[in-house]
Amino acid sequence: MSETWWRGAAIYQVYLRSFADGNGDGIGDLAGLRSRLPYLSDLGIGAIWLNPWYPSPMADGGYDVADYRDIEPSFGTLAEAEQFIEEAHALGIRVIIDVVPNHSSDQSAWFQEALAAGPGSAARERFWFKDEPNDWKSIFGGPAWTQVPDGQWYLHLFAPEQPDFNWTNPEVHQEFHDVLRFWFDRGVDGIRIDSAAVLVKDFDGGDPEGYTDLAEVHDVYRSWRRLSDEYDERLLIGEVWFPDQERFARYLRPDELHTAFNFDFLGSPWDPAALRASIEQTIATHVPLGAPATWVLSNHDVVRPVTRYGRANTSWDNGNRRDGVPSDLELGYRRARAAALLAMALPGSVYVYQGEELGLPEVEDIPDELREDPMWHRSGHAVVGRDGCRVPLPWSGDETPFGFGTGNPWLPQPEAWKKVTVEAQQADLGSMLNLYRTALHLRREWLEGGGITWLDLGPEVLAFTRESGLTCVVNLAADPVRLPPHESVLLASGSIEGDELPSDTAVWLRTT
Ligand code: TEU
Ligand code: CA
Repeated sequence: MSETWWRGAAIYQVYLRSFADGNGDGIGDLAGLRSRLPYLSDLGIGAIWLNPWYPSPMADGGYDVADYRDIEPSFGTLAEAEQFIEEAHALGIRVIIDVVPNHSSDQSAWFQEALAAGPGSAARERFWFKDEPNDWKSIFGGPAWTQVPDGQWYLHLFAPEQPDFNWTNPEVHQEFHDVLRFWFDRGVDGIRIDSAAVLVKDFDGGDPEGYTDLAEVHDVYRSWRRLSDEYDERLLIGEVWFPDQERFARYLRPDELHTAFNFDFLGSPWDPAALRASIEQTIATHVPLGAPATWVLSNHDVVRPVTRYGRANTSWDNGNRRDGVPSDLELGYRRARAAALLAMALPGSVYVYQGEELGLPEVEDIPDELREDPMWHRSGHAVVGRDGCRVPLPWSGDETPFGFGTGNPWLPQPEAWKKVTVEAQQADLGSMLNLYRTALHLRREWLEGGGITWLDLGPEVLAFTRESGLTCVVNLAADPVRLPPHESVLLASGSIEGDELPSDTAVWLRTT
């Protein structure tokens, strides 16, 4: 297949509720996003991925979808979504949307119909209704089953408001084919597939995780690939959280998904051996498949990198978020800058989660009564959850809502954010925003296509050259390291003294 747009793309993740608010109700929306398209274009990204934008009761930030063919009213209208797609395309920006095939909302027409139709009905066969639950637990805490008034139980791997679909039912397959066509026909360039590995369930095997990566899930993606291939250059990207690379790779076979998120890299500690192993492993997995690797440092589910990299343990584990563990934010910030240059220098596509380019830390002091994440509620408040990386963006000015809109933002912004608004950072050449912008532009010129060749600058330094002649050096040692011979410095994440690269600093060198 030809070189396609996503192979080297920089993809910016928009969490719509928190990006920009166009009508003053404190909730980000399409009007806000459209007004900020020039910002994204200037940043130098190639595509936008939006978290679910469908009508939703917001029991899980929109991952409880009530209608897959419309837009959440607080975000805007379907007509506005179509306008947004057109405007993004006019700027050369592709649009990726989120499709949630594992579960819907308990307020969806199908689920309401299933409740009304009662046990044994065809409507219940679209979900998993049983007379007896098994012992599966919800990923958000508590049991994975909820009982309805007639006595039956339904399965929800996530919140009770998110009933799981029955993927043995052909009607479910048909429904999602129609949904994909609905959006592809409206010009959407790609689909991010939520919780992609857990669609198919095996209740009889006695496995407490009898829903992870069952063989039949691949049939779903083969059929989705056939469908997307009927269109021109449409991307399928899977959310596949898997430590096992061999099983991960199966999702990227030539007749399945084009790409999947590389959470192995995201989870790696700030450690040279671990990062190098993850990079080598990732490339080794992808090259034989001809699939582009993806490089991800953050998203709407994980603690922000500035906070993560400032902690004593810098690795990421979904099952142990380490919320509230102290962090040296200055150190974390320096490392996050270096990590960004590392991720952006690697071959494949790179994802930037909104606010990452501003170097925002995790907001750890959200008042409990304002927390919305079902992880917080379902865990009996044992797990703080993901609200801290979803706080509305600071755009300008000295006080909240910092240009996010005119109303009170749905989650409070820290006062300290007056220093990190887009406006403040635009004026500061050394800011994180200017680092990202410069890197994203250089990346287009220097870093699309080709592999990497490692250079040996010692065990605590990551150094590699790309075919274009760009060399990336990241110093993870405590002491400065001497730079290899080079023609010029294209970009550095921190200040360089002579030829010495300081600790926790990355540089892009021109070496040919
Ligand atoms: O996440 C899937 C998933 O497995 C997460 O539950 C992850 O384990 C969790 O966020 C812990 O960090 C996707 C979405 O990205 C997430 O926002 C949704 O809540 C979830 O699916 C349910 O749709
Ligand atoms: Ca709004």
